[in-house]
Amino acid sequence: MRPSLPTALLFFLGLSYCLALPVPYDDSNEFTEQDLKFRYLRTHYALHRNPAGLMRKSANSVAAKLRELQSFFGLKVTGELNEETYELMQQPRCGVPDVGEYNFFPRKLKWSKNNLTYRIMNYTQDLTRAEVDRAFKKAFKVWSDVTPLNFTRIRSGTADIMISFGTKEHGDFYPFDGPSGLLAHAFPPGPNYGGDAHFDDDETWSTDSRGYNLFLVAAHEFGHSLGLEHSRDPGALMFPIYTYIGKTGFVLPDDDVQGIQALYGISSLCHSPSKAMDKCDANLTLDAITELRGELLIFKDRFFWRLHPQMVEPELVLTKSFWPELPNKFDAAYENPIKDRVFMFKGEFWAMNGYDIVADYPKKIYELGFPKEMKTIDAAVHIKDTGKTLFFTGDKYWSYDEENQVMDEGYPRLIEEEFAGIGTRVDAVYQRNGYLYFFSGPLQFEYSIWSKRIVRILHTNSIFWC
Ligand SMILES: *[C@@H]1O[C@H](CO)[C@@H](O)[C@H](O)[C@H]1NC(C)=O
Ligand SMILES: *[C@@H]1O[C@H](CO)[C@@H](O)[C@H](O)[C@H]1NC(C)=O
Ligand SMILES: *[C@@H]1O[C@H](CO)[C@@H](O)[C@H](O)[C@H]1NC(C)=O
Ligand SMILES: *[C@@H]1O[C@H](CO)[C@@H](O)[C@H](O)[C@H]1NC(C)=O
Ligand SMILES: [Ca+2]
Ligand SMILES: [Ca+2]
Ligand SMILES: [Zn+2]
Ligand SMILES: [Zn+2]
Repeated sequence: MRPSLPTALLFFLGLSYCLALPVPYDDSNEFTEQDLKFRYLRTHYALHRNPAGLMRKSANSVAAKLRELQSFFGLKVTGELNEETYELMQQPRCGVPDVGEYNFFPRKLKWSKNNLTYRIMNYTQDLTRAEVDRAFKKAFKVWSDVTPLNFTRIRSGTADIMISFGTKEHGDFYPFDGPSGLLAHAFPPGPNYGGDAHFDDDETWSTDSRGYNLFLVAAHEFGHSLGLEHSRDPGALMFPIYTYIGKTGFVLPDDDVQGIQALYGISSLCHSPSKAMDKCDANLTLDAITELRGELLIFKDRFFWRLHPQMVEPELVLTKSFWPELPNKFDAAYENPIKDRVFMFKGEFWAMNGYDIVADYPKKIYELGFPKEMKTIDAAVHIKDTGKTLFFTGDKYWSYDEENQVMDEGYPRLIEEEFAGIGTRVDAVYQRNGYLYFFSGPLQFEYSIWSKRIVRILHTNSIFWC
């Protein structure tokens, strides 16, 4: 145990960052729905017990917390423990609350130095020491790559970020709960416990998709160690629920990049935006493309290019400067010229009338008929002649009937079945003059809708006549 524990406790109780009272945990895994509800709301939504220790709280305050939870996760807000909410509560997640109560301290907690140290106090049996060391190192690199932060490992003494594995009660009054449920937690920047990250050793930790991937959970927890809170964006690393993302090179989602850079600024090694936005880069890849009343909007990171048919030189625009209230990066976009609407996707989706955001948006992706667990769409395109919109996600695609507003039967299908040769993943796609233009990494495939085959393969940057 480290010295000055009482100070540490006072610090955190004063901050009310976590629970005001420790929660007694039951060893049995057979919680009733009600138990789970109270436990979840106490741990993550600051539902307090009354002084008598009884749950004599008015039904109203529980309902209010349920509404808060449902709103955080974008569920239907009912204030009742419906099936959807119950299912969500059973998902494995981070132990840090989704809502903090910052009554005493300003909201922005951050380290006042950029050189930070970490120390790995002990290990899990699930992995070799080298694997654990690598997972943590890589998890820190996620954050140091996009900020001026620098992490140095020390092997003795007190580090800013002390890392340990523990089970159940492990010394900080925020006990773990056996297998699954809570996976880990970390404290926001500060002295003593501040910055420390604890991992539940009742989980099976892995370097792949089995059990829980230590690198992914650590990258999330270190986000807290650096001062980030939970994000509502289901695609964000700081989303509270564990989601395994495939092995193909982790890229820190933009929501998290924005969050951490708001605290610490941009890495001195990062390219300047204009350099990063070299439209003629031979390796140029794109996020999304759509037409908008004859113009082409080409999305890439925090920018988009407007390409007017009569203009050779595209105009580069900062997305936020156009739409301060929208995300600054999009996964997919398409135009429905019959309805004269452009739809833009990022976790949720928005409808645009020209450059104006239509009221009642954003909406949830599942409202289109996708399964609930689907969080992102890679690319979308509307085909005027058939009235269908095709949505691409991973190696599959879906067909949506715009007129009847339903997803067509028999989908998803594999991309390679219908569009052989364009690869197994689509970054962006748009339609023009009877052709679909698929973008996949640095390549562009010109696909004839009529003859159902690839006509030409081009570099992605050729869209800018490079
Ligand atoms: C961080 O540490 C490195 C090496 O110890 C040192 O060169 C650098 O000046 C330090 N930076 C700050 C801001 O203290
Ligand atoms: C980061 O810290 C390491 C070790 O102290 C040092 O060698 C390196 O120069 C530092 N880098 C920066 C950018 O401060
Ligand atoms: C690791 O260290 C923590 C804190 O010192 C302790 O609670 C825990 O029991 C240790 N775990 C193992 C596996 O040694
Ligand atoms: C493009 O990618 C290739 C292969 O990955 C690499 O060798 C080349 O340096 C990259 N070019 C640019 C301009 O980034
Ligand atoms: Ca657990
Ligand atoms: Ca995309
Ligand atoms: Zn978390
Ligand atoms: Zn802990």
